[in-house]
Amino acid sequence: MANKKSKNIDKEKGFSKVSIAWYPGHMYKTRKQIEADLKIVDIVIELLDSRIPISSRNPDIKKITAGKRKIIVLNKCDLADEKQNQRWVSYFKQKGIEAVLTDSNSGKGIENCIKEIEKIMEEYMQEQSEKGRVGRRIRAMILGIPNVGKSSFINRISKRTTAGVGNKPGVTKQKQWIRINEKIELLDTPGVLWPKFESEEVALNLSFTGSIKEEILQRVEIAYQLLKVLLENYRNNLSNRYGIEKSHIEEILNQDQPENVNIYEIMLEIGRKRGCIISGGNIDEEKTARIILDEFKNGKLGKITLEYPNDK
Ligand SMILES: Nc1nc2c(ncn2[C@@H]2O[C@H](COP(=O)(O)OP(=O)(O)OP(=O)(O)O)[C@@H](O)[C@H]2O)c(=O)[nH]1
Ligand SMILES: [Mg+2]
Repeated sequence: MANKKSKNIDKEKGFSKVSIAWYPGHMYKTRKQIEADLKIVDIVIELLDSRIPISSRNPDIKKITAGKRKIIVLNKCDLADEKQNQRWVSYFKQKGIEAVLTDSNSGKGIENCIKEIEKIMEEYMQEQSEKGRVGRRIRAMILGIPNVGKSSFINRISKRTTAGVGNKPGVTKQKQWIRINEKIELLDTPGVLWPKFESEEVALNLSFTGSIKEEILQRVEIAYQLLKVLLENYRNNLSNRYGIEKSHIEEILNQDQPENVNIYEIMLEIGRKRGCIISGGNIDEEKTARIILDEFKNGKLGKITLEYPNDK
């Protein structure tokens, strides 16, 4: 009897724990689903953001995909520095992982990606056909963190326009394979990996590119942090975009006051240039922050890479 009672109490405790720990529970289920899907595919297509190839990489992915053939797709390459794009491709090749660049908006690089997948799988498929499994297609699946371009990539590679749309979670559906060509088929639902904030730098990079939604309250600070990075490595882009002379930027930065105050003043200068004025003639910092973040995200500030291979 006493035993039964304590069991009930445990159950209650367990229940309240479940609702508190809802998000990790969801992640656990996602991971199990990915592990199950991995068992039935031959190759993993790991999508990364070309602007932040390390920060957009889930650090557990190595463990999750151990023993699987893999290709890294550096997506959104149109938004990143072309020189750095090439360096990143070499970086992954040196590590023994084939990497390709894609722009899933225009479709650039997609054909090359298909070719590389066929090349990676060639020997294995040959073995398969020698074993009598003739005509079997290469089975592939996509893995990537939110917003990296998984749905856009699927649409491009499968030449259709509806992937991921109306993809309601919780609705059990049969596994669907999309035929890419005579040789390849792709699982229609990508594995969504949670991003991981191993450092403040990673968290900021993911905010700049839109994999983490910025809260309105934090927006000004996130824009400030982005501005700081851009002032270091892409000062010309800022100067050109907002029409502020480089000498004037230097003047502001050289003022004898804390660095963050100087950078903040540059943010205000950008706001002034863009007419973000509120009552009393003050600068609307919230609106200014949004302009800077949006213009980075959609490439209006130019082709910008935030992480370089040598950094790591
Ligand atoms: N410039 C550029 N934008 C891209 C590219 N790929 C995707 N996008 C844009 O990035 C945003 C996110 O793309 P999605 O395809 O929805 O990304 P996802 O990984 O499916 O996102 P979730 O389903 O939220 O995990 C959209 O605004 C796309 O138009 C690319 O190669 N270049
Ligand atoms: Mg999607």
